[in-house]
Amino acid sequence: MLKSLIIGTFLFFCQYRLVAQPQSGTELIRLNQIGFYSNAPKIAVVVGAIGEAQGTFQITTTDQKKVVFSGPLSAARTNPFSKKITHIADFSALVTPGTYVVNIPGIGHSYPFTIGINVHHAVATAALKGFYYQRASTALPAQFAGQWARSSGHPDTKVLIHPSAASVSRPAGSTISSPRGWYDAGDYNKYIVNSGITMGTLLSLYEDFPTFAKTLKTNIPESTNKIPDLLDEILWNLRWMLTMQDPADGGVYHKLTNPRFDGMVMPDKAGSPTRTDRYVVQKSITASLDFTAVMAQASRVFTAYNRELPGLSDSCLSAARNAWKWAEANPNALYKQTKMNDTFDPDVVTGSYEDRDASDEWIWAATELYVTTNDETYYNAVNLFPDTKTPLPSWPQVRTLAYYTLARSGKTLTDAGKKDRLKVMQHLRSAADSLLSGADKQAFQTVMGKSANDFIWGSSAEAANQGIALIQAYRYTDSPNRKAYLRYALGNLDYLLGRNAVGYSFVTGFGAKTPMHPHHRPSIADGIAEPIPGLLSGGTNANAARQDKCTGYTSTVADEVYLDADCSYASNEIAINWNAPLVYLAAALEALQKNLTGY
Ligand code: 9MR
Ligand code: 9MR
Repeated sequence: MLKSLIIGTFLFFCQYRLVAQPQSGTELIRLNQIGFYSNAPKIAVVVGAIGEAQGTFQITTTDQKKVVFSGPLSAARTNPFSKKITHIADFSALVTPGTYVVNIPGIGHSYPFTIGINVHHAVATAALKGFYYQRASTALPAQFAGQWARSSGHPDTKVLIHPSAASVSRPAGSTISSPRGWYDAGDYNKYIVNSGITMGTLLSLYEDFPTFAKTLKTNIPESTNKIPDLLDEILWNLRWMLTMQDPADGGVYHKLTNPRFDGMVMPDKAGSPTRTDRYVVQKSITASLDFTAVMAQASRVFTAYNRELPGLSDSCLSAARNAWKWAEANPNALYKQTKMNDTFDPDVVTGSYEDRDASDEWIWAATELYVTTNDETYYNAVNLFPDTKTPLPSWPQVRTLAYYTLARSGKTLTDAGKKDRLKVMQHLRSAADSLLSGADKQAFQTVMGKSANDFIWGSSAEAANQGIALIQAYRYTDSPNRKAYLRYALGNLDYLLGRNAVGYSFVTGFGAKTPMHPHHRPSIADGIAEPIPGLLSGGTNANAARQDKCTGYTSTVADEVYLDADCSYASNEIAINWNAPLVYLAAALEALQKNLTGY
């Protein structure tokens, strides 16, 4: 434990040194720029044709004086999107801890990386700390935020009821208090739908790896209390979410937002001086159901902390039940922003998180309520298996979060749940098998990027969520491919940290080549060269140029459309629903690192 903390701290400082003084290295060698577990697979990818004579690679000390390993490059592979040639350098057999580079005579050497234990602990911790930096309604003192200390913004203690949200007890123009929560992304608004999947992912990390979760120490104001930092961070947003429910009927407002996006300014400089331009808008079915699921899950998690947080678990459960009741009475209350703007003023143009289909939100809400209460009425209200698919979780598609919860809750389920759980296993297994299929032959040998459809807005979260899906199948199925699932989950973390077609580690502050200009208001406005660390860039997005119209994209190839510029909100924003699966993936692999042997 102490050893892991020391090593984690050491790596933390190494990485910050890397950011301050980027190390030279050839961009032609793509690899996880942070490190590799001694006992696990280790792969680098060379992009571009190599001469016959140079078909070998070496691993050397960073000064390149001592060769510690050498091996043959793989046969050429062709990237299906760009048609570029790649070769794989597999140095899995090198297990000796140290800091090295990949060296390919005639091509150059890579950025430095380490081999050892706990190599991703610092990434996992920083990604969780990223949520602290997203906190609304509070100052971030230097003691916790270092050079990114800032003043408080968006108090949200007098938030207007938008005419679309008016009710008898809360007429348009009256105010409610709705402080705290995390800013959604590069913008300063707070959206329940996106908070839903984010909270579900973080709460699941706690439920899946409770012992490991306690080792994530983020140095936040609550770090000295008896609650793990992960749960303290979750509480910041949970308390905000609770204020988004109308006590009169249980319905949940879709979002708390300005009518228009704030300028590129620090939180305390945003909005008018009187700060009376924040609204809650219409209650929606998707917000109410996502809220139900989160509160039901939170109720389970916080029962263990009844002494520290008296009444919280019970409050969460009654909030969940009331939101569910509202949903039953208002099944058609989809949020449609354009329609809302046709009817009400002021118009609201911020993130809409619109969804045409709430059937997956019903499944998730029903399952979490059922698992928390054992009450089959909730469970029987939905069809858990509308088809044979296991869709990858994303903000508009949360069905599979229900499957993860059933998988994890085996022993405590009633017979009906136990029976369905067997079906869930099949879903998890076939989803993992189809992710795995053909990955070993890919240009970057990753699950991520097998299909051009992976490269959507927020593709980094696709990679992270694929990794999580593989980890669930590793944990809960008895497939003969189990070990490969875990290995390829690690491969997707390697993707996020640099083994990809653009050669970036997409996590700010981590790696030699990492985003310096995310579309993130504090990082843009604070006058500090380094962006706020631990934030996951949305990453490569085939349609980004068309979506944000930023000039400077240099490629139209699906896996290459990425631009590290702050105008590029479609490829280089950060967002809480992307950071959460990064926290999960990095933390879960840290927790499971010993099991990566035997490939
Ligand atoms: O900053 C906004 C970002 O958070 C959103 O993801 C994005 C898409 O909704 O919009 C950004 O705001 C831009 C707006 O859409 C158009 N005018 C410029 C704004 C800032 O770049
Ligand atoms: O993540 C969202 C993505 O799926 C959508 O295509 C995109 C455009 O609607 O919006 C993304 O979410 C943004 C939200 O609307 C506003 N805050 C920033 C979010 C990340 O870019």
